[in-house]
Amino acid sequence: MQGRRALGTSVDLFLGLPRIVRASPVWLAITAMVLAVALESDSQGATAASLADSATVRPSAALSHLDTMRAGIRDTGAAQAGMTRVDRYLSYDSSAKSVALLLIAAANSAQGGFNFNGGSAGNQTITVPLGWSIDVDFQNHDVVPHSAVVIADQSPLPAIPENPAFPRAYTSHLIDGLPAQKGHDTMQFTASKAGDYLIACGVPGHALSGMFIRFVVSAGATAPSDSGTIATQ
Ligand SMILES: [Cu+2]
Repeated sequence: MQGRRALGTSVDLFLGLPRIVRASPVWLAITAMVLAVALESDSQGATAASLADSATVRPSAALSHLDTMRAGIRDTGAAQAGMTRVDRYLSYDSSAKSVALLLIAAANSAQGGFNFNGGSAGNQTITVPLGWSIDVDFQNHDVVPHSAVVIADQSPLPAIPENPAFPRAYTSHLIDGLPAQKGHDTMQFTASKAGDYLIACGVPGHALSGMFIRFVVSAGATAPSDSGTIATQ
């Protein structure tokens, strides 16, 4: 930007000079130097601008897709083109084979807030078709830290559920929990193996005390679904 301005200024100056001066070798040399400096600083500006641009670019197309789907979740009206809304937490895109799940710790006061979207102790089941990509937007609305991880269905539950069933199927701060009332993270994974799983809180003791819902990856399902105890607001 500065370079472009300097370039314009030097051109204006040049045009404002008497023709005889413009033609002199000394002036031509000075003009060449000014232009070189201007272009150099312009290209640096362009590089800085492109770096700034790349810093704001999301790491993958899937994430921008997630944003689109989130926008649809926030929308209380009709689902966006190509998107189907199951409920306020779950939406999907059949053609993209992707699911957007808004996962809220303490969506309501059920079980003292130790719930996901109102479900606890396995009383809610989210089912997704095998092979679909799952984008989870986790938000902690509780007054204590929570996290989330997808683990194999198991009994008894581990005190610390820390072995995700799929790569990247867990939030950050899995053990210490994302901060109360403002904690937020996303997780993206592919539901690559059919079976019964749990979405559990990773904070020690929380899953054991009932902070888990069910997550089923189904080879037979053609669309995601959500059933059982779900918070309505
Ligand atoms: Cu928790």
